[in-house]
Amino acid sequence: MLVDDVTIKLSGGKGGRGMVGFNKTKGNLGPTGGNGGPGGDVILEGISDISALLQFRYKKDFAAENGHQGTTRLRDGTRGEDLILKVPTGTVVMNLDTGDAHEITKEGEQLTVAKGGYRGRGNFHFRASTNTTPMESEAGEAGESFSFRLELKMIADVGLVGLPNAGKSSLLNELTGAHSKIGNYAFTTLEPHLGAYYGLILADVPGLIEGSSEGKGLGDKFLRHIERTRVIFHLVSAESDDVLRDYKIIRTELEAYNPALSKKDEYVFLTKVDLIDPKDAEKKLKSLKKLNKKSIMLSVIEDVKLDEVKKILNELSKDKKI
Ligand SMILES: Nc1nc2c(ncn2[C@@H]2O[C@H](COP(=O)(O)OP(=O)(O)OP(=O)(O)O)[C@@H](O)[C@H]2O)c(=O)[nH]1
Ligand SMILES: [Mg+2]
Repeated sequence: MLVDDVTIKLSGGKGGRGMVGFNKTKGNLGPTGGNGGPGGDVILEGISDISALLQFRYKKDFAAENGHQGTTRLRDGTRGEDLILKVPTGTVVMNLDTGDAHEITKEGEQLTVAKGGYRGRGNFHFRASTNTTPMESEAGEAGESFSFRLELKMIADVGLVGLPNAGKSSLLNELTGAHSKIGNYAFTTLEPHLGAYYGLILADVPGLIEGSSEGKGLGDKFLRHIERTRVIFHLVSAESDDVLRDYKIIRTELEAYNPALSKKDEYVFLTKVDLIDPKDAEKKLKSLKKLNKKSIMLSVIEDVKLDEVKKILNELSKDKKI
C-alpha cells in the first residue's frame, strides 16, 4: 500500500558529556577534561521514489546519533552522525509543535528538522587562576524533538488509468525513466508510480476494478490522486474481447467516486495492438471512438505507435502553465 500520510517523532542527538580529568605529570596538574561532541541533526531529503514514506509505517520514532563524550585527556568527543531520512518529493512537512510547514519539492533538497543538542563542556573549559582544579563539567543538552506530519501531495498532470493488465506501467516506463513493475497478470503494480516526461508528471494509478469506488481492491485510495491530475489517459487492452465493457467499467468507477473525474479531459488508448489482427484492432478502435473521439491505438513495442502519445504530451506540456 502507498503510505502517503504519517505522523512521526524526530529528535536530534543529545550533546556528548564533557569530562573531568587532570594531568598526572609531576608539577603540571592542570585540568584536561575534553568537551563532548554536539548531537547529530535530523535531516529530510527529497527523492523521486513516492513509496519512501513506507519506512514510517510502523516505526514512528527516529533520533540522530548522540554526540560522543570527551576524553579525560583533552580530546573533544566527536559529533553525533546526522540522520538523513529520504522522503518523496511533493512531501509537505508539518511541525506539529511549532506549526511550521515546508514542502520538499526537489530531489536532493535537504531540510533540517531537528537540531542536535549542544555539547557539554569538560573541566578544562572551567579552569581559572582562582580555580586550578575545577571539578565541574557539563552533560550535553538534549537535541530538539518535535512531532511531524508528513503528507505526500501527488502533483501529476496526467493520470494513467485502466483495468489491471491494460499496459499502464509499460507505457509509463516507456515514456519516462520510471520503474513501475510490469507483469502479465492483474495487480502487478500495487502503488502509484510517477514519471516525468519533460515537464509533465505522469502517474500510473493501478488497482482500479469494478467496485473500486466502493472500496473494492486498492482503487479507492488511489482515486483521490486522479482528482488532482489535469488529464486522464484511459488504457484499454486490445486483447479484451469487449473493449467497450472494459472502458465503461472504469468510467463508472470514476463517475461514482467523483463526477468531476469523469469531466476531465480524457484520451483513450487501445493498447497492445501488436498482439491482434490489424483489422480487428481497427474495429475495436472504431467502437471506442464512438464513446470518445480522442481514441488512438498504441503499442509499446512498435515505436511508430508511440509517436501519437508523444504528440499529445507535447501539446499538453505547451499549455501547462508553470
Ligand atoms: N505485446 C505487447 N505487450 C504489452 C504492451 N504493453 C504492455 N504489454 C504487456 O502486458 C502486460 C501487462 O502490462 P503492465 O504494464 O504490467 O500492465 P498494467 O496496466 O500496469 O497492469 P497492473 O499493474 O496489473 O494494473 C505485461 O506482460 C506487458 O509486457 C504492448 O504494447 N505490446
Ligand atoms: Mg502496472
